[in-house]
Amino acid sequence: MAKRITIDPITRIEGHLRIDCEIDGGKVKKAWASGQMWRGVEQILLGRDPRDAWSITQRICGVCTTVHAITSVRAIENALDMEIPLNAQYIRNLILTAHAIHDHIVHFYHLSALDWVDVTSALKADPVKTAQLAEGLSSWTGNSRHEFAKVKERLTGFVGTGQLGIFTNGYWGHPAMKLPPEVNLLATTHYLQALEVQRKASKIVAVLGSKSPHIQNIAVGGVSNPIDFDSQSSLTMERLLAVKGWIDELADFVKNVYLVDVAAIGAYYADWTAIGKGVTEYLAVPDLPLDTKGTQFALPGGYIKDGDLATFKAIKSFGDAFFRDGVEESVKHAWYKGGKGALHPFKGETDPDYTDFQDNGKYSWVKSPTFYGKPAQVGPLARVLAMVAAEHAPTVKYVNQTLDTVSSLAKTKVPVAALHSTIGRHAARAVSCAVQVDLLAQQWQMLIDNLAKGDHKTFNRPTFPKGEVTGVGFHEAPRGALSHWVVLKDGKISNYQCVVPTTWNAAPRNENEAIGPYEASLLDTPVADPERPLEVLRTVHSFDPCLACAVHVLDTDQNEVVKVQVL
Ligand code: NFE
Ligand code: MG
Repeated sequence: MAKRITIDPITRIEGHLRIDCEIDGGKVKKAWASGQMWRGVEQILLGRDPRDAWSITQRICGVCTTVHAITSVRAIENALDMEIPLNAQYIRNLILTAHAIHDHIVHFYHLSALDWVDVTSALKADPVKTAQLAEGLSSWTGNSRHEFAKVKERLTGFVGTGQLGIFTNGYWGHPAMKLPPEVNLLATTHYLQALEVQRKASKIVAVLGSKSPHIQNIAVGGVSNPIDFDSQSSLTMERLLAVKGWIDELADFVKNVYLVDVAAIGAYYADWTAIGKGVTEYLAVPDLPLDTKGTQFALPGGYIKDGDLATFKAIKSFGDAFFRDGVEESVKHAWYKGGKGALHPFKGETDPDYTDFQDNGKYSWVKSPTFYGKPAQVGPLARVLAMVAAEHAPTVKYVNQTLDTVSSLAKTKVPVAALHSTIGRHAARAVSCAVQVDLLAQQWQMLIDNLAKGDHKTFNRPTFPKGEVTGVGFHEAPRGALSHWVVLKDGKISNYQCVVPTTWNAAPRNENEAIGPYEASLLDTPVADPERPLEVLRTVHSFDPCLACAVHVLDTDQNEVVKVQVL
């Protein structure tokens, strides 16, 4: 008989997500993803000055704050058909890329690695053997037997006192945990080292953006960083050189630790390359504009149908009609008033209508976006597949390098197709991070070279026309394609819709009853013990959910909207 499980809340994510699964014969046969929280952003923007929207929209989330700020100004600049000074593009690109690297490191080590790594098994590891294993994989100087012995001693201390601290609530000893003790010790050591490394990426965001989280240097038309090398309040060479130092440290960790660990874990869990495939329509937007108009990008993006890279169609600019005309959102199964069918975001409505959880009716606060009528998976996997399809040489290099390492450790040839999976999403995130860390260095050099030419311009003043104009801004955020859609009337916001990465991936069933990426990827996932559904968490975590972003409307009366049931 089928057994129903409810996991509510899913932990080690941002926001409140409930997942329900029907399990039969040890596998998931039906799944529901439900956004269980409300936020208040699209509505409170109405009637406001568009120059304030970036500051308000970045409060959508405490994790991907920079992304909403910059996507917002891009939408308004697109509506005004503005050009942005090169320095502003580079400074924004540096912030976005440093933020993405931060996000990916934290996601892999601190939010998802413990689904695969058994910390308590690390106590059985031999630090000398761990060092031998590590040295065979990479030249990272943090991989010494002394370091491994120290970490093992710390863990033994935790366990001896019965207090695992941050490691308390893991599925330790679960039958789906497969790593040998030495690999568990290696990964646990890197978990702790990553806590230190992620700070460097945050420092870059803070120095360039004045603050992290929630940067303060953004304006419609550019950035507000003063560039005047005689002034200490300026972006001085001293600060820029500090940024370069942190970029180099990040590059060392991402290439010699993160990428290697993902390959090692992928090799030991090679069976997970056949689990978690789900929706194989992939959408990624281009990013890191290199010109003042936003028509050339360092990272290509586009759309792939049915997992077939040959179908790739590029998105070429912020104004590209292929992207602009393709997006709609349905609320048929979401807690909003509907009845008008799926709506284009310029016509989007966000009018709450809570019903309780109905298996076949409304069951989530997340809307269902579609691209030309179909659900699409977004995120690092979509990004990497799009870049491979676009023959982006650095991406192809890191994909091949990662697959080669996995293949040699697993002693079997692992093809690119293995990426369409739960473990593939982790591999793609690491590949993306390696590409981004190289781009971070490039963007830094481009900024320095441009400043050296004497161009110190950072801002073009916007002018707002009478009448109605529309704009779309997008950004390839850590969790995938993010877009803000704005309608301006006489210089004020008359509609504002955010279509966010987690909205795409956590979408409930849509207008045509098609299931979204989380739901689709859970189908046929094996579950050894329904009381401890670790395998479900593995697949859900591989997307890196952020429900704060996915649902961003507000109950102004503060009514109770949901009861949380913790199982
Ligand atoms: Ni709140 Fe986000 C990212 C955005 S998520 S974390 O990346 O936008 O859907
Ligand atoms: Mg929205």
